[in-house]
Amino acid sequence: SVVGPHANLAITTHGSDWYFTVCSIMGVTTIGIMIWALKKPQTHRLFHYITALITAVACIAYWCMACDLGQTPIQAEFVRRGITRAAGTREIFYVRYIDWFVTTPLLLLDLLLTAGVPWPTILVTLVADEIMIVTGLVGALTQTRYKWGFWTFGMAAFFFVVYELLVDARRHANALGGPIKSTFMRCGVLTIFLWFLYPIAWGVSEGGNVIHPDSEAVFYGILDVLAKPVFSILLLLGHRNIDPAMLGL
Ligand code: RET
Repeated sequence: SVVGPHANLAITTHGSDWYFTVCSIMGVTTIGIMIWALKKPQTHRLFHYITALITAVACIAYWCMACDLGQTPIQAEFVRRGITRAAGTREIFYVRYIDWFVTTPLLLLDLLLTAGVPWPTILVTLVADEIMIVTGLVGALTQTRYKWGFWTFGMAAFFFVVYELLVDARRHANALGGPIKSTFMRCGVLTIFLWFLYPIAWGVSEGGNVIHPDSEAVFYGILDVLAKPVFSILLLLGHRNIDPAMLGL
């Protein structure tokens, strides 16, 4: 079952099966959203296209991880109760970050366009998000405790993104009111809650090597299903009542 380079600590067939399951959920959601889009006039498809791209990219990334590809062994210490018990390599799925580099700005674009935020604010928020993902990747590939420095930079960028959603975007959505306000609030609250769990998952997986790669698969997998397909469906249901012209789109 091992296709890619082999680490001492790697996913088993359980992890692989779960990754294939999430891959299917992403694929089915993508097809569903595309069919949904075809039923709309071309002027009303922007959010369908953005969300379908998000789930399509995730589908490919999950197929990659299910095949045990897109990962590389990284030297890690197995620390239990403060004592170093063993040293060896852990597989780090760098493909996760390639997925996130493409999909997290698109998720934010969904939210910021829904709130009617001006484009300079959108630009600065998306760049902060990319900084967060790249620092997470470099930290994950770092073999020493310097990795936590990268995590800290990522957290700083993340807090900036949260601030933009919580303060700036919320103010714009509230001003527009009605279904714009309610859709933004529903999807925004879901996003902020879920996104806070990612640096925790990183801390116990790529960071601290506390949980097994199979558990890492479950942790990130559940988060990704909620942050992508569930988020997308809630957003598109909300947009049934929003006229894109009201957002200048
Ligand atoms: C990292 C580590 C560095 C600090 C922070 C992180 C946050 C990552 C997030 C990822 C979100 C991913 C999503 C994927 C879609 O399915 C990079 C783990 C803050 C918030 C929503």
